[in-house]
Amino acid sequence: MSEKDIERIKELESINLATDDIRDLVVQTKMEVEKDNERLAQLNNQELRKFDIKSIDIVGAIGAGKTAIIEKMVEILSKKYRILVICGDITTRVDADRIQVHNAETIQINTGRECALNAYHIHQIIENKDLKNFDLLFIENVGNLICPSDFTLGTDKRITIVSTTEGEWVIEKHPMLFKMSQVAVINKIDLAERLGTDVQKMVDDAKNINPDIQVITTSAKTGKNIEKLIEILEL
Ligand SMILES: Nc1nc2c(ncn2[C@@H]2O[C@H](COP(=O)(O)OP(=O)(O)OP(=O)(O)O)[C@@H](O)[C@H]2O)c(=O)[nH]1
Ligand SMILES: [Mg+2]
Repeated sequence: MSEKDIERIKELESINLATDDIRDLVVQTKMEVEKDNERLAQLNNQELRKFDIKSIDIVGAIGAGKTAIIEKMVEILSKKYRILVICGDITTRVDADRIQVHNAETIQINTGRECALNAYHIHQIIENKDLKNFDLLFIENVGNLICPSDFTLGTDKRITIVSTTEGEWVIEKHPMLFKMSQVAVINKIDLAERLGTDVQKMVDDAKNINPDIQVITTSAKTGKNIEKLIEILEL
């Protein structure tokens, strides 16, 4: 595990959650869990690449528009690719059903009390699915800007989605996922003016947190910049 990863875990470990005497043990245990997850994520990636499947996981705040953006992309991309979408949600299969009508196969994982998907969830699907039937995999994580930073899934790229309705501080306040993503999407741009959201601040925050990240503003409602997002993802 790199110095950067250890720093990330320490940064996430609230001093209120662990007293001095057990903090090292808490950090150690968490590092071991993450290491196991990382190993499995690498296996997932190897397997997906073996079948030439492009893979992208989508994380973001509750209601930011993850499903809506996947729906729009699948609508366009299903003409070109055979698409599998894995949706993580606490209890329902609402998102999977929404996406399925756009001509993709969907699998819903209900995580129950767990606040994020992990590499093991994806590994189980990869092991049981005939991967030669697919060219493109999207994974929609449980709506959450915190927990998914603990677990990579083994995809080629990660997108983090926030929206103008969450307030212009949302990126500044949740830096972790932006450090770990290749693309940041600021969605619901159609509502920005009415809400008075400073979108430029959000763009700047993402760039300050991760200078390598590509930032795009979208509206899943009007379709604005969805084609551009597909281009950025090299699909
Ligand atoms: N105005 C506007 N509404 C949007 C946009 N994108 C999504 N919505 C609406 O926002 C709500 C939440 O969108 P979802 O796509 O379900 O969001 P999500 O991130 O998948 O939500 P969870 O999976 O529950 O975390 C829905 O009512 C969408 O129609 C957008 O760009 N503009
Ligand atoms: Mg959703």
